[in-house]
Amino acid sequence: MRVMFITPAASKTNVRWMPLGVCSLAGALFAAGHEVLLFDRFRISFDHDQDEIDRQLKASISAFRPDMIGFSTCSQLIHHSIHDVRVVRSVTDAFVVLGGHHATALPELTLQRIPEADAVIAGEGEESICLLADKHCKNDIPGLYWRERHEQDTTKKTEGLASLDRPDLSSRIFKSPVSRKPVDLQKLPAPAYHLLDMAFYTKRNISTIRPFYLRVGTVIATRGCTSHCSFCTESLTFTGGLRHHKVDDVIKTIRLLIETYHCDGITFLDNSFLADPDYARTVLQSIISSGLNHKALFCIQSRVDQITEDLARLLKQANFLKIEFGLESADPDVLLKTRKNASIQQAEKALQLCRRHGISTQVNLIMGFEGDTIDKLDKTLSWIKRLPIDNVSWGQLFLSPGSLLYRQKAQAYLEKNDWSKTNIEYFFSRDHLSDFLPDELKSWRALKLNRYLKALHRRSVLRRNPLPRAMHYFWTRLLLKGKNRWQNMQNAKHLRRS
Ligand code: B12
Ligand code: SF4
Repeated sequence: MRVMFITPAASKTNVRWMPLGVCSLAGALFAAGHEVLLFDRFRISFDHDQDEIDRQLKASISAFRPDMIGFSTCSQLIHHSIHDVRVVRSVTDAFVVLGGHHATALPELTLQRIPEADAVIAGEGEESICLLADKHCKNDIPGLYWRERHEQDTTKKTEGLASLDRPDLSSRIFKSPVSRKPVDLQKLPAPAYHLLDMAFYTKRNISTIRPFYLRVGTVIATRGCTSHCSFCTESLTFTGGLRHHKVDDVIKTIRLLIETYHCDGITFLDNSFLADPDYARTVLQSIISSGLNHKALFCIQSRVDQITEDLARLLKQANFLKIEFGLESADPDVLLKTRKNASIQQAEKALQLCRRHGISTQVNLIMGFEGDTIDKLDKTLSWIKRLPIDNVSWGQLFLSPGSLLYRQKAQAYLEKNDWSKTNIEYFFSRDHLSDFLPDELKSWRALKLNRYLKALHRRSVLRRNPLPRAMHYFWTRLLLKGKNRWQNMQNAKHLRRS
């Protein structure tokens, strides 16, 4: 079968982490003998506007003639996927299946709101998409929800199937009685990196492993998480706790990224690379013994309570020179609301430990929890200013469907409203729970946070990169700024003339 995948659009980001989910699905399909093409809308939307993306999408479909099209969905960008499904439907009758975090959280509703789609696969999709491509009986495919289009066919095809007991849907949307199970990562074929525009993803940039100016490749060693933070949906998509890829497979992938794609930076997408310290130690030792630590700089994400003295020493030896810690807030009351089960003292200890070992740190924070105030943001800002941190990512709280906070606080917004661009953008840009006034927050960001972040970034770039490389970065930024200004002037002139 010919299968095409479409990634979600790009929201504003400079980060070039590779979409490993679809690469892994494609790897599984290749191993099962299917043909696969990726329409990487994320990559294409960096350079092209909507009309050009639509044109390219239609052209790819006529050239490849897929039998099945798989969409990776993300809640904040679901309106783009809806648009893309419609574009696809205007040129092909291929079977359209949706997967990823959004479809996993709201499988039936996704099918209801996107009538042009045929099915949803909830959770990790490798096994189920292969079964679907092999034309297995839908009834036996784990995590599958599907639509039967014709009344007459429905009676025939759904005999013995578990139909959902919702009166408005029961005649149309069906759920496989086989519940989904966690994928056995030890048996997974390698992700199909070759489908990606690797020149784009590995272009030297500062944002992927901030503040290091590197050509970065993305790899994943573990899936799942044992924690249940109130805002997070990881355990919904990746059930079954923490699971590992084979260490040999991880090493092979790193080698491929370094030797074939010339990466000098590798970032692990694992939720917490140190969650299983024995496994982490084995990966680190294998990197050291294979000499890969001399060929690239590595970055991981970790919880603050999982780093220890001996792990920090080993990380440094393996050239893991950057760690991102998800702390979310430095206010004890707000921290409680996150259900992170980590303390500010643990965070301080972890950051000091990294500094002693020369490891660069980033703290990831979220603003907008219940009871959050400008005063609390100020306190968190003063706290981070005192600490040895190279970078701070301070985003706004999203109420993601599937999370505890969505269930408790979103008043079923996505269930009650249509998924138009306006509604989706309104919902995900809105501050739902805090006590900030919008203008107060805006000026706090402009006057305090952004100034601090800019200065911190400049300092960190200079401290963490060899001088010629840092200068090269500042020079390319200057050129880009000049180019943008010139382009804006040309656009303004053109507008005045017309
Ligand atoms: C790397 C990453 C990015 C990268 C790359 C994105 C990508 N397309 O992979 C970048 C930096 C671009 C990014 C951006 C954003 N991201 Co992001 N990102 C991640 C992160 C940390 C890892 C993704 C990953 O590789 N996972 C490992 C692979 C194996 O899993 P996977 O991609 O989920 O795919 C599996 C299943 O979901 C499923 N599946 C996925 N797609 C499909 C499609 C089909 C047809 C099928 C059958 C199955 C299926 O099968 C896959 C294999 O098992 C996740 C957190 C996480 N741990 O997943 C957040 C996450 C996916 N991102 C998230 C968000 C919110 C965003 C942004 C909207 C942030 C923003 N405000 O800008 C943007 C969206 C841009 C975009 N185009 O995706 C949320 C999504 C929440 C939601 N409910 O939708 C997540 C879950 C983080 C979180 N916990 O909140 N992100
Ligand atoms: S935020 Fe991180 S630690 Fe918390 S549940 Fe999600 S992945 Fe796990």
